[in-house]
Amino acid sequence: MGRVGRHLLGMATIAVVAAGMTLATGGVAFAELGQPAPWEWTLQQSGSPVMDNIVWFHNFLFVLITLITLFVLALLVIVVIRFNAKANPVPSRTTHNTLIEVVWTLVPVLILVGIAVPSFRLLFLQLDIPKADLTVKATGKQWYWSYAYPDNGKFEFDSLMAQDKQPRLLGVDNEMVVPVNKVIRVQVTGADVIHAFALPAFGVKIDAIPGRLNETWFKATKTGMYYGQCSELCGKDHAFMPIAIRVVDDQEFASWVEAAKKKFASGGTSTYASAAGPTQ
Ligand SMILES: [Cu+2]
Repeated sequence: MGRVGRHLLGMATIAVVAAGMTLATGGVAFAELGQPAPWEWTLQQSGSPVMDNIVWFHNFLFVLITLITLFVLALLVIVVIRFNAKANPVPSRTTHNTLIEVVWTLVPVLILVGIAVPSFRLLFLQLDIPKADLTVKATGKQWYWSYAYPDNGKFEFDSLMAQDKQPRLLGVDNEMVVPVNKVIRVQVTGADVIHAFALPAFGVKIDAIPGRLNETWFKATKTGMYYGQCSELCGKDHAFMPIAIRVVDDQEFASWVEAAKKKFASGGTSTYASAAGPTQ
């Protein structure tokens, strides 16, 4: 193997090592569940079945593209080394090879089908909302979120970024609270301009559009704090309207609901009635 060959082999080794390291998604020791970490370069640790699937699909594609890239690289290297003018002064006049043509048509088709099947399965998992245990309505406003609980007495409250809270730029005064291991249907809309409700650990990202009610869902599998951000440029404070979700056990959720009903009773700012409620 020549100098070029060794160099290319070295690059291929680096690519494989990098692939292996990226596959360690979620295994980053310093990443806390539900929030970004300094110098993070993997997906956030998963906290829901949908995100488990997204992580799996990401790893699957990563292996696939790495193999394809290495294969194409190897072909190029062979061409460069074996078929350059010096090594191969009299070129072959071959124009057709039925077997190779069938193979290079069929194999890519099979690869694409192999990608399409898990891709569509994931898409349906995200879009096909299972029977919900709880509905929460999230309304994006310039520049904060409001959460309404139509199933629990229809209270609604605002959730604003709190300067003094950690993590920086993600902490809020009133977070959305949901029970663990329950299917939460999130209805998302915008009050003024288009926002987007996004929470990486749950694999959720959906536009909040004025005059339209979008739906998504998640099932948090572990208790704790989870953070996301508005993900549609929506004005000057776009970067300062985080989404904070506290996942608690059933008992804690029940007592939170009782307290929230009282705390937010006078709030009555619900100009955006829940979808289930009567319309005027
Ligand atoms: Cu926004």
